[in-house]
Amino acid sequence: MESEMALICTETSAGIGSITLNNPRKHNALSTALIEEICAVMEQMRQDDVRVVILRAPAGAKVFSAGHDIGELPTNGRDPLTYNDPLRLLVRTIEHFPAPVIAMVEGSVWGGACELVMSCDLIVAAEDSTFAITPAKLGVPYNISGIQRFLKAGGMTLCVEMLFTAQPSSARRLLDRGIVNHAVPRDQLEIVTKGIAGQIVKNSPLVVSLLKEELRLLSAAHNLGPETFERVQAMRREIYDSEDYQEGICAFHEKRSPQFRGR
Ligand code: LCV
Repeated sequence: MESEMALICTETSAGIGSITLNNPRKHNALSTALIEEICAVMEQMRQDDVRVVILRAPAGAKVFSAGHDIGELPTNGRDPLTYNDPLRLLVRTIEHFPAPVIAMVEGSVWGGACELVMSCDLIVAAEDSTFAITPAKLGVPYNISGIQRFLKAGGMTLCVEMLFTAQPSSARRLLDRGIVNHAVPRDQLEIVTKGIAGQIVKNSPLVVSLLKEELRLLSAAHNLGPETFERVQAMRREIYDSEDYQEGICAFHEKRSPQFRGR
C-alpha cells in the first residue's frame, strides 16, 4: 500500500513500512509540518502492527536531511529545543515505537537529523554519506538528552571532535566507531537494508518489541540529578539569550559566515 503526503511518501508491504522524506526544495529540513506527517504515519503503522519501519530519503539524494528547520528556531529569548520541540517528539515516537526503526541513509545528514538518525534502532548508510553535528556552527545550545544520545552513540573522543568542529564525518569513520551498523556502496543500500528488515520481520514481533524496550531502559541507566539538570538548563538559557545565538541564525539566512563574539 503506497501513499503520498505533502512532505513524505509512505509504503507498507509484508510488514515493512517505509517512510521517505520528500521535501527536496528544503533538503528535507525537519520542519514541524514534516515531523507531524512522520508522527501521524508512525501512529498508523503502529495500529497496523507494522514490524519494521525504514526511514529514508529518495534514492540518489545528495542531502538526507538538513536538520532542524532553521527558520523555525525562535529568536525571542525562548529555549529553541524544549521537551516539546517537534524533533524531541519524533525521537520519542521512534524510541517508543513497538518495532525497530531502521535509518537508511544516503547523502549528508546535518544537525538535528543526526540525532534523528541516531535515535533509530539501526543505521544502514551509503559509504559516501556524511554526518555533521552542527550546534557550535549555528550557535545553538543543544539540549541535554540530545548530547547524551550523541555521547552514547559515538563515545567521548569522536563526540567531542564532531561537536567542537561541526564538520562532516564519513559513514566509514562512524562505522569504525559502531555508530552505523553498515556502510555499503550506494547500489547495495536498499538491498542490505531490506535484507535486515526481512530478517527482523521473520522473528517474534513480541520478543523484538520487548528487546527494544529492554535495551532502551538498560542504556538509559545514568540519569542526571535534578540539581545538575537545572544547572545545565541555566547554562543553556544563557546561550539562547545571547547575541551569538541571534547571529548564527541571522548569518544562515543572510548566507554568510557568522561572526561569533562570545556574548
Ligand atoms: C531551513 C534550509 C535548511 C535548514 N533549515 O543548498 O543541531 S543544531 O543545533 O545545529 C540544530 C538547530 C540544527 O539541526 O540546525 C540545522 C543544521 N543544519 C545545517 O547546518 C545545514 C544547513 N544547510 C546547508 O548547509 C546547506 O543547505 C546544504 C549543505 C545542506 C545544501 O547546500 P546547497 O547549496 O545544496 P542551499 O543551501 O541553497 O539550500 C536550499 C534551500 O534549502 C534551505 C536553504 O535556505 C535554501 O532555501 P532558499 O532556496 O529559500 O534559499 N535550507 C537548507 N537547510 N536546516 N532551510
